[in-house]
Amino acid sequence: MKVLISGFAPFGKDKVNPSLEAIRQLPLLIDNKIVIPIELPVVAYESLNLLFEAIETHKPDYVLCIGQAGGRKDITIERIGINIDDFGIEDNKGNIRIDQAIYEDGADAYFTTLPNKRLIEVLKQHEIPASISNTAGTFVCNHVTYGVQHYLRKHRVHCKAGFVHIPYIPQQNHLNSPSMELSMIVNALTHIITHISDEEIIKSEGKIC
Ligand code: PCA
Repeated sequence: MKVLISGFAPFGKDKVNPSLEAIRQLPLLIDNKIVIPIELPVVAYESLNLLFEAIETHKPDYVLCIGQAGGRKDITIERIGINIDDFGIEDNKGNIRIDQAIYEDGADAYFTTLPNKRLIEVLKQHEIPASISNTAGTFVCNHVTYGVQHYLRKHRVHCKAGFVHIPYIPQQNHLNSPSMELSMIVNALTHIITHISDEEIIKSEGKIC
């Protein structure tokens, strides 16, 4: 089994991006799964095109994209990507896309396809703070969350994909924002990869009345 895992380059005023630092520290084999790390630029479409090339080259079973979510206090697994770019800042090539569809021929939104709730459960069992997020924002992380789902569905690629946002690390010195030690983030990603092929937990029994 192969897991393609991406991290982003630094962007905005930050000199490092913990998503890239974290994926660089992962072993290349976790629980018998081959881990293929790839760095993405924080640039609309360039990020996606690099991922699509990597998907075609490596034919992974899973695509796990990681990004920084400054201000969040825990590991958040994204449930959904939406078909809109509405950038609050420039991407790393100076693009500011406002209220533009990512793909004109795409659905309004796509759910991610990892066992998100099961992965949250695993992280909590290991005492790593984690929760489901219902918005990946409207910048490049949502662009990638949405764009990967669009690509996999359009080209009928049998591969599951999801997105994980991580907090700042203390070394970034965002003193008024929460942060998480890089070692904990690396542990979280290791657990996620270990359990990436688990069954999703049953959501509810759903009483009929
Ligand atoms: N975080 C940004 C883009 C790159 C990253 O690491 C985001 O949340 O959109």
